[in-house]
Amino acid sequence: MSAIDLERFRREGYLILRVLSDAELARCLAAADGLMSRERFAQPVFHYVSFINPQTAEPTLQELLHHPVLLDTVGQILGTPLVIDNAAFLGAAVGVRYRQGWHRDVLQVPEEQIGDFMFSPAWRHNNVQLNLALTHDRAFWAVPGSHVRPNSPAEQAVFGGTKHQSPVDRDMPGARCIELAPGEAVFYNNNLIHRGYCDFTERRRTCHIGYHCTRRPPTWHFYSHSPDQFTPDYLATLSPRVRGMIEERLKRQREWPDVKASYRSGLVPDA
Ligand SMILES: O=C(O)CCC(=O)C(=O)O
Repeated sequence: MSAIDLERFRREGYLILRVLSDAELARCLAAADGLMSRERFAQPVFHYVSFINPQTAEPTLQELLHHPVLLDTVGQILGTPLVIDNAAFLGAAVGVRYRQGWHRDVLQVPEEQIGDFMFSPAWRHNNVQLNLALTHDRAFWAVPGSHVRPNSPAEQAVFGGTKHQSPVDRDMPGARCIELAPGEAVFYNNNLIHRGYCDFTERRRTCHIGYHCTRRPPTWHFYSHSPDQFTPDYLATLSPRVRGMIEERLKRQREWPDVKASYRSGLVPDA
């Protein structure tokens, strides 16, 4: 696989790459439409759905977790071995209004523990998040370069009195919509100021996947799936490769059971 533009990723905080062939795209889109046609997703609202949880598992989308382009790209950014942080499907029908406030992915961290040191070039952020679009995606917005600096006074004014999430429907200086064509993914440092926001004129079918590298402690975003639901009976239903990835995740979660232990993990030097 070819070398990615790491310097650009570090400067801008994101990178867009074509990931899926036409055949892979058609197969994944059919699977995604099948997932969204289930009774439980009939409401015309925004759906944020784990595709590894037993109740909403989707085998074709799960295969994406070990897609060579995803693993190779994230591996170049973080190093290897990689462990899955999250695996969610973002789905919306035409006409849905989707509104997130501006945020960095530090929502699990208590406000008083969010320090400017987390948003500096010295912070080894052990998490890459990606959005892999199966339809045209115009719902992800970000402020390029904001992952390696604290909020400017103008940005802080948009956030209001919080470091977590701004009120919705606020303009953010310097923000841009990161448009994706079907089959493309944006790989991003989720310390970027970003949000999901769209009035959908085309259905959204996007996979939202995160990884970290086991050579450094995980960050807070690792803890989003409860380990209890991955019972041996459920694991036995998965493909061997996906089962192995989830077992690695469970092992890692046993090593790092407390999210609080990760708050300062980014300052640990490379192994
Ligand atoms: O909808 C999106 O693309 C953004 C999702 C997101 O930022 C989040 O869930 O934290």
